[in-house]
Amino acid sequence: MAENTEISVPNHVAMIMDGNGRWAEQLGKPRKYGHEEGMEAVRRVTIRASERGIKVLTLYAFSTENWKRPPQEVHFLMQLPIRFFDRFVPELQEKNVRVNMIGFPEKVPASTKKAIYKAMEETKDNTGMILNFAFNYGSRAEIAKATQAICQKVVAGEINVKEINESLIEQHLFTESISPYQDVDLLIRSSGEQRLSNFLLWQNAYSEFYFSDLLWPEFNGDVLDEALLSYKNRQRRYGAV
Ligand code: V0D
Repeated sequence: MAENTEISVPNHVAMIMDGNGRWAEQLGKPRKYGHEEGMEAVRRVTIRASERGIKVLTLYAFSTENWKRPPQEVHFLMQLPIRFFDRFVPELQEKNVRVNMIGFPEKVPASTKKAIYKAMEETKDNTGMILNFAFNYGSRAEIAKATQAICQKVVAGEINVKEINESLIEQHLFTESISPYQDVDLLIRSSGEQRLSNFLLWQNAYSEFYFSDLLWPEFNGDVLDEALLSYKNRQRRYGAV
């Protein structure tokens, strides 16, 4: 088992998996094919990340904005978690990986929710890397939800306004479920886009960013290693000052 004893291995790596549709279109294939191959890239990167001793790998799978896509694409995407776990749960078990989800489960179809909760339940005793899916996730909505919950506690007299601090806010974000690794150390985005797109705004406050021009289905363990090397070199520079 890989152990994260080296200071320069990031605890929490977050990824925006961009470029699946574009990859398929470049090959003259339907967008679905890109999503399908994107899932294989998830598998490759998950395995390498767990071997490198990363504690949490968060994947931005579906944003609250993605509902604006054509209904049949949304429908197809919603089936992917089911297919993903049908195929990969045995391998996740073997690698001691625990599944977690952050996001708003409300609008997600019942069958998809069921598959996700089942995978979380089946892997809950695994002590290795947490594979954390940001699913129907939006960071501003997450912060608004946390604010509502905190205000409700104030109104109920459970907490005083003066007790609202960064730590209390953190406790009300979805990422409480990956404590103590809420803060992202390394953010990776594929496909040449260099934006945060409402992904973990609070949690990315101090993260390093790594952008790759490769499209997500082209991602693999070696690309992850390149990003980890880049991260390590940056840490080293700071250490030297
Ligand atoms: C398509 C690249 C795994 C991104 C990867 C519905 C585009 C493949 C999941 C997944 C998607 C999500 C939640 C979960 C387990 C697996 C996934 C979506 C898209 C959006 F609990 N791959 N994947 N979800 N693609």
